[in-house]
Amino acid sequence: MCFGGKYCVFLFLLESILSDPGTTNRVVLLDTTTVLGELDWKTYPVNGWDAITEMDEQNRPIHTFQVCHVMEPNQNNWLRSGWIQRQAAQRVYVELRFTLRDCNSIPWVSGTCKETFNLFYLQTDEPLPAGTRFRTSDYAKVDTIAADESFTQTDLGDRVLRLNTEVREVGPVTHKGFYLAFQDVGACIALVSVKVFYKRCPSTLRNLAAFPDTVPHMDSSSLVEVRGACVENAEERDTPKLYCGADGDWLVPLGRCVCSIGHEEMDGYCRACKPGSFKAYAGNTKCSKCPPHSSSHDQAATICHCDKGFYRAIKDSSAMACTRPPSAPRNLASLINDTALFLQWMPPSDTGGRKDITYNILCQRCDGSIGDVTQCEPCEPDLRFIPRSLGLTGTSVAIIDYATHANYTFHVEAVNGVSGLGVAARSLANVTVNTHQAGPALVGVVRKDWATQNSIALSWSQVEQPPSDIVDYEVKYYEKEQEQLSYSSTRTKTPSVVVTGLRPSTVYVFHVRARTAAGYTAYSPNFVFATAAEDPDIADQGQVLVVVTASVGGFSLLVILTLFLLITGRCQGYIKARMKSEEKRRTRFHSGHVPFSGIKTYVDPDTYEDPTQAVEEFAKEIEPSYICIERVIGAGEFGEVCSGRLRVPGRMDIAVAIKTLKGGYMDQQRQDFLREASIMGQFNNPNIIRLEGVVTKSRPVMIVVEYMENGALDSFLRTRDGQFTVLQLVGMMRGISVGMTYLSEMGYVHRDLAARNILVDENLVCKVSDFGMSRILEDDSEAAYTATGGKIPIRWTAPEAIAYGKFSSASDVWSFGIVMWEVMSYGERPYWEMSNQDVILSIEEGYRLPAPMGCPVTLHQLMLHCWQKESSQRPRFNNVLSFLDKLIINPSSLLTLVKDVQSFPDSPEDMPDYPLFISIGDWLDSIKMSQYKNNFLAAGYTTLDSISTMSIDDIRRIGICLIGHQRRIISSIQSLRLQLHHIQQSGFQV
Ligand code: ACK
Repeated sequence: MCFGGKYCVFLFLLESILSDPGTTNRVVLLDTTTVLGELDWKTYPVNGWDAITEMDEQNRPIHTFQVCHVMEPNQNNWLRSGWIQRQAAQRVYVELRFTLRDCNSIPWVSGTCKETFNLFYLQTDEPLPAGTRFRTSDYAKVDTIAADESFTQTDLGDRVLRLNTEVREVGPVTHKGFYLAFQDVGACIALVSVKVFYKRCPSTLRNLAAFPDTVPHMDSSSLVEVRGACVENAEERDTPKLYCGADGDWLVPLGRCVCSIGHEEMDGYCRACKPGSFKAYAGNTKCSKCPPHSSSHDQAATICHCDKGFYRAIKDSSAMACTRPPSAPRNLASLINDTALFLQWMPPSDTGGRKDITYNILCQRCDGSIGDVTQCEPCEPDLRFIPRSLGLTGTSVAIIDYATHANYTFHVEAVNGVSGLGVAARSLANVTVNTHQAGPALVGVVRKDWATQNSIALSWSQVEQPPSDIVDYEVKYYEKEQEQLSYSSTRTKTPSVVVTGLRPSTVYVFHVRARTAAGYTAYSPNFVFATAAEDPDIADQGQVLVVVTASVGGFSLLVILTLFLLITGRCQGYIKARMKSEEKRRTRFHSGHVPFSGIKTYVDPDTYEDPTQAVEEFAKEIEPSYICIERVIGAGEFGEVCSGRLRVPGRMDIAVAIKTLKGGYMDQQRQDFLREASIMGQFNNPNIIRLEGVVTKSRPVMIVVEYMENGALDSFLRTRDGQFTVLQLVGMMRGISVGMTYLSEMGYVHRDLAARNILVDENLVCKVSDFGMSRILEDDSEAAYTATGGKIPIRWTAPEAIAYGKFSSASDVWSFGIVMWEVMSYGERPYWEMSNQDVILSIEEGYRLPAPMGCPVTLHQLMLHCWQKESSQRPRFNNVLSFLDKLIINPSSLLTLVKDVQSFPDSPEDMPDYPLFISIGDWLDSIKMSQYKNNFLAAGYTTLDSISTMSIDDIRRIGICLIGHQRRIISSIQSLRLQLHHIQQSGFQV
């Protein structure tokens, strides 16, 4: 059936709808435009709806259904689809495309013509059997369908038939299938296509997770939660989820997956990293290019492997370049002085690409040899390396406690984080150090000039041209039988010596070394000489003489006796003169064996009849033109102290301090002044101020010593209050104890050990100085006259020395304890402003200085140990030194601090009321802390009584923040308490 010329337009429209691309969130159950064969739809009555099947140019069928009985009344024409399977659908949609003629456009049809049709459906689980009677009452109505558009007028006056699209929801469908039915009641309809579909959320990839096709919930208001599965080579971070909406749209993405190691995201999938790149961690990052010195040859690399010879340390990240061990340290050099051996080197030229270079020192002792092959063995375990031997971050190390006369080979190994990971050789630089001292032997053959039972006179020659001036010679000797278990030594300025105090008939081994400005040279070879045998006849000779003289009568006796006396008397006169000074010296200088350390005995210059002789023996005369005075740095008892330079030709310039003797001096003053030089000249220790020499032959008389950049320790600490670590302070104490150990082993008692008499160099090395006044103490402003007439620095001096003048190394140890206290309190005055008399009484009563603020318990205990009343109970200096060494090696022992202010023996509560003689304001003025008056008053401290119990926390709490000020105030409070205690003890009522 056709509608005249308009039919072509109808077909054109029909064609256009065939190209409907459809949508992905729809599952089509039926589409009449795609059914290739017969549709086999039923019509009731058979002449109602008309089925027309045309072919398009691709020979595909176009199925349409038409009805147009507009002229006849009471139309009831049904068209029924085939059975449509529901599949997963819960809500079904029917899309109808049709044309419907406007009744107005058809003449003579008014009354019978309709412009709607009805849509019905029938659910069944099976297709209805063939021949089943069509019962309209079985069908449920979906809706009445009307046209939106019918005809439209074109510009040419043609009326164009418009295609309508109507969609209706059918259901809910619950059976396995259903039929659709179209009821025409007298309209002119062409049903061009029928599409039946349901909606679903189509399978999708979101955030690297795959979500399956999902049918929305029957209830359009609720969403279906769907959990996604990570795509291949991806892993879940948070559970990936999507929600499927009623319209088939995915909503609310949650969670995600990320690409696994070796894979990166590309187009929503995880692709393997290409060779030459890697990805070490799962995540949404891209694959990275292999870092330098590494590569990956396969796909999906999770790490790039290091090239040959390069490595990755365990802690190195995979993104870091591969590195290699460093090359050997450069320019390794050694330096040796009497007490320490120093190694220094430069960092390797090739660091291997790393910054974590450290150095290890490996030590071998290579003294022996078999044939030409040197025999080496590991070094002694007690060799000490400062700061340590392994894991050094700096490029130098000091070695102490090494054996003298030994050959050491030190290997300095540079290591970094990848050392030892490969087979590469160790990066070592080697140096061999021979501890035979600086320079070759200058002394050649040693001769015995004569020997007695107890002495041997030796002389020797030196090599033609010594490289530098010889300061003196050291003669070392020991009994051959004892094989060097201990030895004695003596010093001489001339190339000869009389070694006395020997045993008769004993073989001694001697060797001699010279001391030059550069240090000791090597020893001469060993020479073996014996003392004379004890001659039993000598004693008898006297008797024989008497017997003989008795027998020859009175005259002969007189002549013989006179002759004897003349000969022996002259001789004895000479010997006596010689022996007097010799013996005096011997009693100290050659007093028996000294320890293997080789430390000699101190010779008191006062034992010389002529003190200038002592100066000549122990101090080198300096040509005054070599001294260049630059500026005055202080004033001493005898004149100014200047700094300057010593320019000895052929030697390096050195900075020196020059003590001058002011003009118009008396002879005694000159002697006293030079006395210090003759004492200092006997010492050779890194922690004793070094004497460079003296000027005595011209004016002004000068003593030249090494220059110490930081001056006296007490003032130095005061200006650097609170600026050092406890370990640095302990290091200073250690230095002082090294110097004092040396002095005590030499038998020298300082008597004026105090921070003001310690000098500090630029490297914080502390050296003991001020030896001049060790006997008379005239120049020490702290020295006070005692009851016995001596002048003594009371606060630093042990009670037995104050009371009976009993000075000893043990009294020096007491002073050392006070120096420790000065160091820990940054130059605080011991016992603060107490009078000397009060100090003496307090000490007598058992009072001891409390620990300074921030002082480790161990150090205060050592101080208290040094302040034992009984001198024999005090530690010796070598004990002090090893104790401090232990603290330094184990710094955790310094962590426990003496908390706050130690309470005074009697608790403040027990103290009686005492009158207040000054106000808080006066007190603060007196300690130059006036600026804190308001802090005290505002916090309610109005009387001295109230502040005497204040702790360091209280001081902080009232707003005193500067550590130096806190310390000054707390020290003063301690002093105040002490005074109060004293008042209380003496029963003194003010
Ligand atoms: O504290 P100072 O700067 O250190 O002030 C005194 C001053 O001279 C008077 O003794 C300083 N002084 C003494 N000997 C030396 C030295 N060897 N090097 C540097 N300064 C020195 C001392």
